[in-house]
Amino acid sequence: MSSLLDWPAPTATAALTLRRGAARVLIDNRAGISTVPSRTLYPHQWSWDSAFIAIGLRHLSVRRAQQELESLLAGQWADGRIPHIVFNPAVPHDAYFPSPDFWQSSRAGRAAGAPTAPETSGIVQPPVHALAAWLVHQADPRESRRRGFLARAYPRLAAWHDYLLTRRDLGGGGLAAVVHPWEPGMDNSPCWDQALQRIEPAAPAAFQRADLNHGHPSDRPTDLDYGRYVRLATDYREADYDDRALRHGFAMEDPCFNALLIVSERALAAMAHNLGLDDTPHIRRADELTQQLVARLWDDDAGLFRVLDLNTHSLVAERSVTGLIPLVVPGLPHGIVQRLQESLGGPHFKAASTGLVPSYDLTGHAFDSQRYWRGPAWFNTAWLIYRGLRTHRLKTDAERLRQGFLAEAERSQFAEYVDPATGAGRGARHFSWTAALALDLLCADLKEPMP
Ligand code: 9WN
Repeated sequence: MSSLLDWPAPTATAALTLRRGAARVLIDNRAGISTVPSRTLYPHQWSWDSAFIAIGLRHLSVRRAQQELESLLAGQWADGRIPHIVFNPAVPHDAYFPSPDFWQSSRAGRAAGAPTAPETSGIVQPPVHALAAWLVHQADPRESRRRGFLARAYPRLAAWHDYLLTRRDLGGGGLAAVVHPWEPGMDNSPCWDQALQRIEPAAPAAFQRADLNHGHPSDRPTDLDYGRYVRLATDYREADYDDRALRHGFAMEDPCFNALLIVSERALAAMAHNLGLDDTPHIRRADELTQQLVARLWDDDAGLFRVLDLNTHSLVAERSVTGLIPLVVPGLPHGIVQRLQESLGGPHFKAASTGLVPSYDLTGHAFDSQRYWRGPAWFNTAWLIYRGLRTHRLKTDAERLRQGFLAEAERSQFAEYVDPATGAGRGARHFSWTAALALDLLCADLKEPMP
């Protein structure tokens, strides 16, 4: 297939089958009141996964969607951070590495305000939660009001953003920094390679990976990558997860992370307004963040946003899907929107075999069509770009991407990601956010205005 337009729109019967399949994945992956990303590879609750899952669940059960977010918020720390994993105590420690006994949140995180239970990790993931909470509220405002959902979620989500905008403004320019490659959610992206070279890996004997019990080594990060991930997380833990005490060896400003912060800040504004509170601080913050995103990370020559390495004060010379996701930000200058649209359709991201968007430059030196975030196309990033295209009224491109997403989700049995060269599904199957976001796109109404 050469054009996204070649993807056929699902018929009503096909859409119903896909909807049922997606619902089945979310039912099967349920664990108590939350949902695991994958029964095999990821048996706990993950932060940005749960936000995407809630966005899909709102089409099946608004109550369950609310609980998904509330369960995650039960792991929030008093300093405002929402941890990237909330551990299920019923799951054996050897089912996933790093497990609770590695992070030791209730002990090492005590000064930063980690809860005594549940156990959590100490790092974060992209802040898509306020957007999710607002979309869940909108799915059934009466039920939301009856349960006091927004009134309970809003202060917690505002504290989460405060944490990011204060403790994590490591560059002093207003944007939030990530301090571990797991934080931007695109763990193994070539964008981190150079910065990771400076990190002394932990000795292989110091840890035991669990991911290779389920994932294929050609899909997953290498042992050397893992050694560095472990070193960074150990250093953070030994500094009691205190961002003021540690000079982070890895500190990056990531376009996707900050774009989601902006969109979520706008969602906080909508929530504040709905609750009769002052929304202007959120609107002001979102506007300022948008200016800083453009001033600090936009690369006009490349036609996309770049990652900024705060330890070298330089933009990382890699083209990654993270640099396209700021399309989701309303109010971007028109010229930037046009350049992003061109980049999406240009040689670096337009794969012939899939209707999705590759995670990394198809012509890049580090491109690998199978390995985790180094080329494969992911469904959550496609969903974000779809929303971005809608936000900027690029409806034809948005609809093409929607059709590509739905076709790939079905063909790959809701895979974690697909090989952009062959379209083959890779990673876990029956992956929760793929199913959840497929449900959302099946329900998407092109006439509905974007918030
Ligand atoms: C580490 C759960 C998570 C996603 C991330 C994805 C992957 C974990 C891992 O799985 O990361 O957090 O073990 O590789 O990269 O985006 O949230 O689905």
